[in-house]
Amino acid sequence: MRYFSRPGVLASAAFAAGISLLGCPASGDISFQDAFPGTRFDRPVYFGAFPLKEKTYVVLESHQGLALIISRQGNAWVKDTLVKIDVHQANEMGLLGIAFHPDYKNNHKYYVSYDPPDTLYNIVEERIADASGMKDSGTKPRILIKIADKYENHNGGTIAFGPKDGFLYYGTGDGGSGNDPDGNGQNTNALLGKFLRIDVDRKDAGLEYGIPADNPFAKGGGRGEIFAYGVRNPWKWSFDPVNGDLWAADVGQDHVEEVDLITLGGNFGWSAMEGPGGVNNGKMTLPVFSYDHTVGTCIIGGVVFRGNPASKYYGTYFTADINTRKFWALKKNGAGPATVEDLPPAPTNISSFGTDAEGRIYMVGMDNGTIYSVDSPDLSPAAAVRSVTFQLPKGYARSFTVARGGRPDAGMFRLAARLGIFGMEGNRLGALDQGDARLPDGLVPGFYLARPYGGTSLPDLLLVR
Ligand SMILES: [Ca+2]
Repeated sequence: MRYFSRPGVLASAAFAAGISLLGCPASGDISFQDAFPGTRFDRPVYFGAFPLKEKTYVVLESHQGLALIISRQGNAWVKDTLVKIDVHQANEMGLLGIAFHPDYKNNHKYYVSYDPPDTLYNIVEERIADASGMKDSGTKPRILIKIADKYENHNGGTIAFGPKDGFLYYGTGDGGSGNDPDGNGQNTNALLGKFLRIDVDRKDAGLEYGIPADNPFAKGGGRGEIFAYGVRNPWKWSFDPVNGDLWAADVGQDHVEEVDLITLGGNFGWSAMEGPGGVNNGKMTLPVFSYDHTVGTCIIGGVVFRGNPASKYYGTYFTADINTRKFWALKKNGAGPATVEDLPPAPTNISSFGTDAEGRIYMVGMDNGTIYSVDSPDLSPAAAVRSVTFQLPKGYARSFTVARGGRPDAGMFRLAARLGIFGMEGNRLGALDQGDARLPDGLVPGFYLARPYGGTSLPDLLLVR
């Protein structure tokens, strides 16, 4: 058994095991720091922010079936068990994904993706935490999706809520073995080899969930749950939290690793294609990034950095190879190939990336059980926004308070029909025209200057929250 059926992966574990880079600065401006000194995890495969409390995190230990909440208590990091699930412990199986309902603060609903023991299924189920939100309530879980599987490998497993639509997305593997023997990737009547999208807040007839009306096969031609298809093993993928782009790494077979921008109804080629190679029927979407097996043999999908609008990496996607530890920054160029920057190698063989609530980037060490923050002046989150009370000087321009994504106040346009939006340091962040329905994307909570074009008067003060 090998991770993701890739040759050489077990060798890489030994390769990584002898290396200790905890806290070692890497070349360039990037270093990897042990995020939880003194705390190790057993086969971690997921890291993310816990939605109820600041500076509190969630880690999945795949073969223990444990979802852990990590918080600081006094001088120590403490692990609390949100839930322990009985799981299959085959190499690529276990507890693979977790997603908190967008309204978790109120309804305490969360979702896990896992493979149960002694059988072969890929399951996504809804669970409910107790009143504290820190511990499973013990209420019987509601199974949403249960897919029969023939092989222990290629189970995808990541689940996440779309930041724009609030639907639950699930990336499934092609089922396994090698070269997709059952042709699941291109079969729109199969749930394997797909990105699925469901509405957990309602139920269509005969289903435990709703089918979003604009899913490509909602009205026929295939399974209604399908969002996109033609993937082999999208082990790790994530949403850009600002614009909703879905970046997925699809682990390759014998030749090519790839990153795709997954779009509604898209066909990403597998198994007719592997990366940009193979037979394209003219309707298959090419990857935005790919590399052959002289470079690496198993890609780990990462995250988009949105921690600081002033950073050169704002909106940049980070990804790495588990075996060769090569690490890249990708800048999107529409649907075309991304611009690639080589970065210092990852500190160990990583199973996943993650972010915290401030947008800081983390790497999850699969075999050494260490979680690293990826540190750099260019990857530092913007200063935290705190509530302050102040009064503008008499005669100063007016101030406006707008919710992120909200409609600009018409009064802002009293001096000009077009406003530049600037940070407090004078960095231009975007523009706003009279009649625009909403503020520009990417304005994190904070204070901004709204300066009229062509105007000489003082700017208005804009509070975005
Ligand atoms: Ca499988």
